[in-house]
Amino acid sequence: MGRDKDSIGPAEARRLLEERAREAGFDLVGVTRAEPLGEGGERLRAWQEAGMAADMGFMHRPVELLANPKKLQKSARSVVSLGVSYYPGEHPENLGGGGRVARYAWGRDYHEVIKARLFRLREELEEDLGTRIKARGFTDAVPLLERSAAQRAGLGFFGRNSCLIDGDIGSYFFIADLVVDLALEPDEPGTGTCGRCTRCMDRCPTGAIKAPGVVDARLCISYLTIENSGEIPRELRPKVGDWAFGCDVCQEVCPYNKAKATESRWPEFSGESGAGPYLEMEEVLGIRTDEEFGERFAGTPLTRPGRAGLLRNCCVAAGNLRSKEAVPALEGCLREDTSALVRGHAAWALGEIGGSEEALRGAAEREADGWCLGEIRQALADASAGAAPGAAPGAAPDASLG
Ligand code: B12
Ligand code: SF4
Ligand code: SF4
Repeated sequence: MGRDKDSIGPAEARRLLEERAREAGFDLVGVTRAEPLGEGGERLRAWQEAGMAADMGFMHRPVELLANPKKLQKSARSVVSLGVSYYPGEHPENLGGGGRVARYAWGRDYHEVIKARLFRLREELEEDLGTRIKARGFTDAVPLLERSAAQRAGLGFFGRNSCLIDGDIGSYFFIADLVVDLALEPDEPGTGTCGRCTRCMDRCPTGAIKAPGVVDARLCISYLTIENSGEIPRELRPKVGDWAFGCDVCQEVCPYNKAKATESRWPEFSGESGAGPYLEMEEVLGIRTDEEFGERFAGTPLTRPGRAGLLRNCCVAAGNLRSKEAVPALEGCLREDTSALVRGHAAWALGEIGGSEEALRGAAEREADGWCLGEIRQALADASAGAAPGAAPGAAPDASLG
């Protein structure tokens, strides 16, 4: 392990990296120098200044930090960008009235799964090259513009939906990074184009793609159902459709995915390994404690919004589906859930579905939380007006149901 790093040829090291990364199951491998991400940084600054980062504290960090790999590791010389397909297949039809889960979250928690392989990859490189490698390995976790670094490392091009697209496997892939103190021969930046296509912008249910490559998180269903810890704004709820965790619409409509999406070779990302494509509403809406929630979703990405956040999402999805089957569970939430966020969204859902006026009146008498009381009163007003706002009872929700 004592070999001098400067005696290792960047081309030789790059070749070994390719070999080992492919063996480890990564579909895409690229390298860029550990230098500031100029254009990415400028785009990030404009995005932050426009308020599009919403309340994601980690995205309000200084641009100089998020756009410079050397801030992660002073001695960094290269950024290794890796892509791994998580595509678990097509979404089955929602015949059971479930809460839809975005594909990247059907299986095990990708942070843990990928990190383990990244560290193994580093160890193998160390053995092959006979030197210790100082490295930071991560995916979707550390302050670095991963798409920008990956584009510079040749993994793909920026789609109008802002996702990184590879001409061969589409965009359903995670990006993982190894920032290393090793000189590796860099790749050419990724190229490609959307041509005249604007499908993702036209079909985004909430109009969140404000300009090519610019997503306003405040409107994005992925943000609203995962990172957002507060209410889902009333005017956006009907547009969330049956999504209970994340959203794939701007990728589903993309011709690159229609033609090229390649099923993941990692069994950990299959629906059988985790929560799968749909949540059973009655079950999730009946989870009353954090312990129970932790046990049910441990090791999957669905722990991210917390118990109240996930129940909030299921309330909205059930309301949009006009799910009569979910009414007892929603009334249970309204009656006994300790979170005002859950009670308030349950009231909204019951107002959308109709027929729960008695339960809503009872809840109005008991409710101490001001925001929640407002939701209950509004649901009662909507019920007595005979029609829910947004859509007539029984009508299909606004967002794509696949
Ligand atoms: C914050 C965040 C979100 C936010 C904001 C998303 C956004 N578009 O900004 C929310 C919660 C909404 C979100 C949603 C999703 N996310 Co997210 N998210 C991130 C995170 C942590 C930071 C992204 C960021 O910096 N946003 C700020 C903007 C300014 O940066 P950007 O999106 O990276 O855009 C850059 C490029 O697109 C480029 N660019 C865009 N257009 C153009 C055009 C040209 C000409 C050029 C030169 C450059 C360019 O400039 C931008 C700045 O570098 C990254 C992980 C990371 N650390 O990078 C994951 C990440 C971007 N997310 C990922 C995924 C999988 C998703 C979802 C698909 C999950 C889901 N199914 O619900 C959705 C996709 C929604 C979408 N259309 O973006 C993957 C994307 C992989 C890929 N192939 O692109 C990442 C990389 C995580 C990972 N390690 O795999 N996410
Ligand atoms: S993830 Fe959904 S809501 Fe967000 S930009 Fe894409 S289509 Fe729009
Ligand atoms: S749907 Fe069309 S515009 Fe959007 S990312 Fe795909 S190719 Fe580009």
